[in-house]
Amino acid sequence: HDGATDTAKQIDGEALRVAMAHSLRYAIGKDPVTATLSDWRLALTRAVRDLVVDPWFAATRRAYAEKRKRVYYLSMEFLIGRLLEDAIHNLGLEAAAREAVAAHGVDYAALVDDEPDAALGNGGLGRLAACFLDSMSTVGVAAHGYGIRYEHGLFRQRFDQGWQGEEPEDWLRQRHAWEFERSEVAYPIGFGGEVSPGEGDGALWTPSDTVLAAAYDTPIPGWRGRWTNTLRLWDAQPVREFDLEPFNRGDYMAAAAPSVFAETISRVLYPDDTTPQGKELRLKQEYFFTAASLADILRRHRAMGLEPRSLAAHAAIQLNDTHPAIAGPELVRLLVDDHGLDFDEAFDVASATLNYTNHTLMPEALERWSTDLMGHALPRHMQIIERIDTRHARETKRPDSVRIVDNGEVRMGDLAFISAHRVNGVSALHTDLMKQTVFAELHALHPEKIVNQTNGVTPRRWLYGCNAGMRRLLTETLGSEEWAADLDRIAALAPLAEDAAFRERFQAIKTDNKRACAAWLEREHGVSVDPTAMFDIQIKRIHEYKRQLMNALETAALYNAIKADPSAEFAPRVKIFGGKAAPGYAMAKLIIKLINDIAATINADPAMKGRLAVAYPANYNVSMAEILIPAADLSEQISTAGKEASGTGNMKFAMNGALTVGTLDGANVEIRDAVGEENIFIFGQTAAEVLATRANGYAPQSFIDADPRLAQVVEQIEAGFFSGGDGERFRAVTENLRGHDWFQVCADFTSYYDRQRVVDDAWAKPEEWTRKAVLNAAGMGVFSSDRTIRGYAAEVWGVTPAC
Ligand code: DL6
Repeated sequence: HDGATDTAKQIDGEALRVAMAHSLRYAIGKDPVTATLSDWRLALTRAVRDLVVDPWFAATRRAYAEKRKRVYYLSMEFLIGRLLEDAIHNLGLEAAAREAVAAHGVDYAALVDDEPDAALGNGGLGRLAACFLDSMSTVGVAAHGYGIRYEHGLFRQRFDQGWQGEEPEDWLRQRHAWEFERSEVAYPIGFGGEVSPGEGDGALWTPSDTVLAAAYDTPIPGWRGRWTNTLRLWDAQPVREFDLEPFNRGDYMAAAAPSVFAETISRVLYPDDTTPQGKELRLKQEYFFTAASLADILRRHRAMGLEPRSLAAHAAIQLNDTHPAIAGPELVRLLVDDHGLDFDEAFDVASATLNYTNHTLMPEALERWSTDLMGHALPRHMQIIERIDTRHARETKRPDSVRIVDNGEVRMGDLAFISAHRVNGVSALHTDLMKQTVFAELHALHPEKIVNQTNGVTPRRWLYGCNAGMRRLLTETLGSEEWAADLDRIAALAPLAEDAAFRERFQAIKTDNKRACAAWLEREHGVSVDPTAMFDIQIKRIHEYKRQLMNALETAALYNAIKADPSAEFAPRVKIFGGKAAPGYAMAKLIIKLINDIAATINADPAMKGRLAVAYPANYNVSMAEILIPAADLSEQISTAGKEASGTGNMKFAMNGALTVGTLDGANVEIRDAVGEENIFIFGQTAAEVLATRANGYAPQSFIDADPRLAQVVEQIEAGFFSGGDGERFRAVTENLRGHDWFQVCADFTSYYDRQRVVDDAWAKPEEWTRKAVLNAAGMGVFSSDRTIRGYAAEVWGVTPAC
């Protein structure tokens, strides 16, 4: 594999120093004397990007020469985080980069830290797409990622006296040094207007509004540059910059109207869609990037001299959730209205090319659009959707049971399912539940469609990149750095779990990471924690089903227990929370405030010194995860069973040697199988038990009555114990806990609290703890996203990876 594209061999520190100096001067236009840290970062980025270009071209040429089938990954979100260090690691350039940066008198860590996080995603779904980009390049799947170049990514979170506040994120304020603007690649995208009949099955759609989708490309190099793919993001631009006539009249607002309309489309990630305007904007965003991507895919197909009919043989399109599900009708529209296929032929091509990944079973998260909105914004698509629906009903002889258009709404999950060749879940449990619940009827009609592809995470970012100590230990132990592209090799750690000297080294790395994390918490967030205590971490979006509330209640109950009996033995803990709530999700925001109130009470109590502390650093993002995960002892994966489709944080933590306390939900089930049930702390009800509890008339109050530890905490919250005597503040939380508790926090609390005490006992035996930690890391080979991508390649896309 050490072929011509092994960039690491082509440049040393001195050459990179010269390249940096050249970029600073000629690409950034700065004199070294006046250059800022950001200028130096941009200079290094340009120099590294230059090294990516040749392997990028080589991969593109090879894909053409070998007539490789291409994969197109359509995703509204790519939560890529910082790119510079990732590229440096993949290309094997770290030593050269450190030397070059130092030679310019700049601090390497500060330079890397200066890069803004590209936060073009909300959470798991977007981060998965980013891991997949890295893995598709590493295993050599010829692929394009397609998404939106949001001007503002996920909002910045701040805490105002413990309440979440949101500020716009502005990652594009500085130029994005990785991208190449492709001003020649732009497609007109229409909305609204009229449809008149055309020839055969075709129609003539005359949109009332049109915007341009303009391409920006970011190369994504895989391990050692052996393959490089492209992330193409679409920017919405006006067809006409501005109107001269109103401008000359002095009506500058009216003159700017065309650009305001267009640019709104790629302005922000996930506009609040609780208003009709927000809904319409979201639908337009979805159509905008899907239509641009399909136009680009068909253009490339045609440019290779191929007929539209043969698309499925040369391209596989993956729909990441239902967000791009309009791809089915859009592809049919292009094939029928522009390329003259008849409807049935077009639908056969579309449904052989498209595949759909489902990421959630929660009904509220499965998109539905009102037929009014769809008919108004995309009138031709509404006609095609109805035709797809009718055809499916006729072919399956189920005229009324499964309908895409139902009760005045278009059900995008069903549309995606019916338009797809393969439909996949993201963990074994989730896939089974898909078959039994949301897609039960469709599964019965199309039993071959649903397949499982358990998620994975890239070991380049989530182990090699974020945990330098572990990287060195693994490389020394396994004999080369190739484990980063072949994570199955990590299984060789398992026998070393019995080796005291190895355990000591493993543990020393964890301790170093915790010290660094504690210093960062103190420096950046003003929280002081004891690095020898257990770091117990829950980082993810704040959602009721993820049950940060249960963790907060357990924290308060532990506090009470220590207060009641100061001599009792509990493991000293630092509970760390991180995560954002959707701006319109009132209950999640209230839970954030409750955690912060509990934290303030505990941290202010001198009796807790060295025993219990709570930290909630604001503005959790990818870069923060890279600090917290290597420092974790305990990973909290405590969702209501049956609700978390997979989880990927669970994999990142275990890879870095944290033990999991978790329910049998999502991929936790497979993690237990991989590490052995004696090396994970499983508690709580199973998915089937959760359903049974609900079916039997769940009464959360009876669980509160049965556990005085829980009762005490709920009463304290009601009495304002954690909120300066304000008993009203969390009324919505406690009323919900006593009367409704849909996610069964009360039903699982006792089991969770007791399991945490088993965790305490395990912590008291450090040798044994480390042994388990080593076995956790050793079991993680299967959770590399390289394995996941090879699975999609074989079972969904029908492509053979090049590496
Ligand atoms: O598949 C990636 C990720 C899973 O690991 C999480 O379990 C799941 O919650 C998440 N889903 C989403 C979007 N939900 N919707 N729609 O982020 O996907």
